[in-house]
Amino acid sequence: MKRLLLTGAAGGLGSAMRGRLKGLAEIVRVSDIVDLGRVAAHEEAMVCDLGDRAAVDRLVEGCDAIIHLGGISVEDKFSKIMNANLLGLYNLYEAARANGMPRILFASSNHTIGFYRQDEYLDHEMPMRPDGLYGVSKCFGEALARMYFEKFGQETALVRIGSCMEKPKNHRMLSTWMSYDDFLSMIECIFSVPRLGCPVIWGCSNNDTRWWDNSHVSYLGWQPKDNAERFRAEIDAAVARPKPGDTIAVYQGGPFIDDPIFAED
Ligand code: NAI
Ligand code: 15L
Repeated sequence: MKRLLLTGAAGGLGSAMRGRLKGLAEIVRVSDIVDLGRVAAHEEAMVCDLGDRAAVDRLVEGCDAIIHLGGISVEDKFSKIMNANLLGLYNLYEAARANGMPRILFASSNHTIGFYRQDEYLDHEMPMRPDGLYGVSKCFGEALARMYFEKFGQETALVRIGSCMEKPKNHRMLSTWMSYDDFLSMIECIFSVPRLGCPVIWGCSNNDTRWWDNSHVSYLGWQPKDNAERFRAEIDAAVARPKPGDTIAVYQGGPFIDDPIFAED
């Protein structure tokens, strides 16, 4: 492909994936609301607030595919979530509609279903149970993407990412972790499969204690290779094991369950 857009490229996950995307496209257009640092030879940088419709139109123009990581990534004030995750997503989909409907990977989250208990095994058809306003914004994103698919045929992968970081940080993440390598192989499948549709994809590695069933997307050919279990001894040694009744040990959304509704200034 000629040009791949990566939003949220200055964030934790964007920074980790950025270099790994070389080879997927001739040009990777990296974007964020903050400075993007050093720009590699295969990259072009565009600073852009997702809440700015005209800027998002310019951002999407000429792109053949979009990995949308940009936005508020934890619980926050509604006004901040509203600009980046609600208005920002609407802006992105309208820009995509005006620019040939490039395939989109939407970074949704396990916080769309955070109120399920950890002893429940979920499939993609189970009702959403968001654990905060951030989770609600990801439910909105999934619904918006679905509407653009039904109405216009816009394809999107709704990736409900668990915990995508270098390695799991606590006992809960032994279930939710997705390695960068597995995310990259998922990205490759999403952008190469002949027909994507608009599926929910659970974003976790092949963890022994995973909670989510991806059998409905076997047509993607995605086979995660990593397994958080290899970090168990390290986590046992470094992190106190939560008590059986602790939120982090009961709910899939872990600590997000206890977040308040943050007051506006
Ligand atoms: P992050 O917070 O490190 O990165 C998000 C980026 O979006 C930041 O660089 C921020 O500057 C940018 N951003 C915020 N508001 C913006 C706006 N109005 N306009 C343009 N850019 C804006 O988050 P992280 O961990 O890198 O996650 C990336 C995406 O993946 C997020 O959408 C997050 O919700 C989702 N996700 C990540 C998970 C993880 O384990 N890292 C788990 C589940 C979902
Ligand atoms: C998310 O949605 C967050 O963006 C990320 O920071 C992690 O906390 C992750 O979920 C998680 O649940 O571990």
